[in-house]
Amino acid sequence: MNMFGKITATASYVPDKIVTNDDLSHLMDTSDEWIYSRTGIKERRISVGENTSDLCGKVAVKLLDEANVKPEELDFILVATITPDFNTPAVACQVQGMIGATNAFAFDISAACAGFVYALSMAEKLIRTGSKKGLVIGGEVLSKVLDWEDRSSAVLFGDGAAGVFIEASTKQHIIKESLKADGTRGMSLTSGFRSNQNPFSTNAPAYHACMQMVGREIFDFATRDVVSSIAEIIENEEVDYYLLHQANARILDKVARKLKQPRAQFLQNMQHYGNTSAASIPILLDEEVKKGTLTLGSGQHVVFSGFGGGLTWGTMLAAL
Ligand code: B82
Repeated sequence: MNMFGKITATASYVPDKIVTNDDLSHLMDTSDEWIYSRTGIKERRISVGENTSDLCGKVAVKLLDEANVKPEELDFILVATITPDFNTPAVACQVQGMIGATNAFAFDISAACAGFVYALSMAEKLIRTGSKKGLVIGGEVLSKVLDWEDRSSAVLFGDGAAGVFIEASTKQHIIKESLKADGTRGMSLTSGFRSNQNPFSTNAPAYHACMQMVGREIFDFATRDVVSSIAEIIENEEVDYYLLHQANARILDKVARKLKQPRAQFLQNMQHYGNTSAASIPILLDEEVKKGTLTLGSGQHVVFSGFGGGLTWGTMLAAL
């Protein structure tokens, strides 16, 4: 029988430390009014001593608990992140070791703010080809890749992690999807550059290692390419809620306007967490499930759309 992926539990974990816009105004020349009016962000969580694997490990433990599943039952663990503790081991392997998921394979997916949607799509394919149970987690400690002297970027991001437990079901829940990439525009959003330096090569670093973005270029990307991707997915479909990457409230305003969809259907929580890249959609999903706006198993139609560095973007219509 054909099997499909179904999300049956959600969980999130964010660091305790809340850093408000006012707190940042004591560190750099900025203000709550400046940040809030341009971004919709009021505060973010900043990790004090916890790395990405710590955040994702806590999400994994919560997911197993919520789903009432033993770690040995998992077939796979996927972690979407651009801020892994190490290049190797992958965060997904660290999580696999932490929880004792002895039968799971594990790897990270690097697709920036589209990472969670990319990972969920891969999980669906794994289940269609025989896997039965897995975790899909998005987690970031972006505070470690920020230029804390740059007031234009440091105020935008935060740390956090969240994810879903996905298992085989006879009913199709992921109804439609579109995943895309355009590497020719990759330089408009970069982080973590390392140059070719070794005893035989002394190339000077050409790019900044910290997170850098060309705001206008990626804003235009979000409000053109991402709008087209969502428009393609929602054609002839009923949608209850939109869960988009939480980069900036102005993006949500413009995307809703261009799609002629009610702004209230675009769920938003960046006021509390800032931009958490791959973690932003699953943190929002878990929060809305816990609030009762969304109910797993209800059949509500939701659109997930992630977009970011790469450039990468992905949109999915799912029945919860
Ligand atoms: S901005 O260009 O400076 N701007 C919008 C016109 C401020 C009023 C800006 C700011 Br501030 C913050 C984020 C963005 C933005 O467009 N972000 C993204 C767009 C596409 C994909 C990812 C992101 C992201 O920030 O993660 C623009």
